[in-house]
Amino acid sequence: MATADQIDNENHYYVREIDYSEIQKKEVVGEGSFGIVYKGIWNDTLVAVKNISRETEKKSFLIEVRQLSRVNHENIVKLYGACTQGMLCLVMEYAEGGSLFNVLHRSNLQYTLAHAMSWAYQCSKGVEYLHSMKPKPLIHRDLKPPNLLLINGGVHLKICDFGTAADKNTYMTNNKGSAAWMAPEVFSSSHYTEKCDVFSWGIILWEVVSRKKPFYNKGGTAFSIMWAVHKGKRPPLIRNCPLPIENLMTTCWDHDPKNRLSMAEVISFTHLVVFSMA
Ligand code: ACK
Repeated sequence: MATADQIDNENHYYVREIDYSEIQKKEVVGEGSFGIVYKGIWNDTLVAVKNISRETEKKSFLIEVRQLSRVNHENIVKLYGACTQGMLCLVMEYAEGGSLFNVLHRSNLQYTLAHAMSWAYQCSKGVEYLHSMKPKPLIHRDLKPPNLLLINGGVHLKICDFGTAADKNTYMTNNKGSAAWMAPEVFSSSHYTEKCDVFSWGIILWEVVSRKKPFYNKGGTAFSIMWAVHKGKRPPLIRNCPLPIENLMTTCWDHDPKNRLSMAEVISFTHLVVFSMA
């Protein structure tokens, strides 16, 4: 395999090859759709190091290196480089606030509706950037709070985990924990577009506003959730939820992708809601 330190002229991406011996690995901070994530130091900088633990994860690793090195946006985690010789790992910016999932469901942090809308808004901006990439839109396909990281005291949100962006087989086999955010067309057919990210975003909006886990009462199995979603089941409407926010989530999780908003429309609507609350 060629080293990472190269420019791919056809796809216009550059990846810096990092020497594994230059990374000081510390404690485990989490687990992504593939690989284990460690806190570490590289180049005198606090970093997150994602190591693949099985040979079968190599494909997802290469997809993530390739996709992350093509993107540059304030709401997407920054890749510093990768080790592609011997030990395979990604080195990226460290998000000290951990995942949004941990903040929502494993912490006592008090937050307001304005905070919730700001997280949803930042997520929509990162996703819209992916969808407007040329020559082809990049579909994330695994948007969910465990893949949304927080920095700057929980104020700034960044999307991570690109191991399933673009590879259909990896998505269905490795992401059993993602069923609650998955659009019905993703598990029922092989024809889907960037509107599957819009569906996931609608579920995330419900989750940040309600502070509940979607489909938590569905027996917990991926299959039972997929079956319920396929049959039209959605999270329950939230008591006292402002109507514009309720309309936003229900339009985004419409069964028919054509009826869902585009991510650019999501941004416009969310922007209006966020600023009307300021
Ligand atoms: O809060 P967590 O346990 O920590 O949930 C996610 C998990 O891995 C899956 O993505 C952790 N994680 C991933 N990337 C980073 C990063 N760049 N900085 C800090 N933690 C990360 C995160």
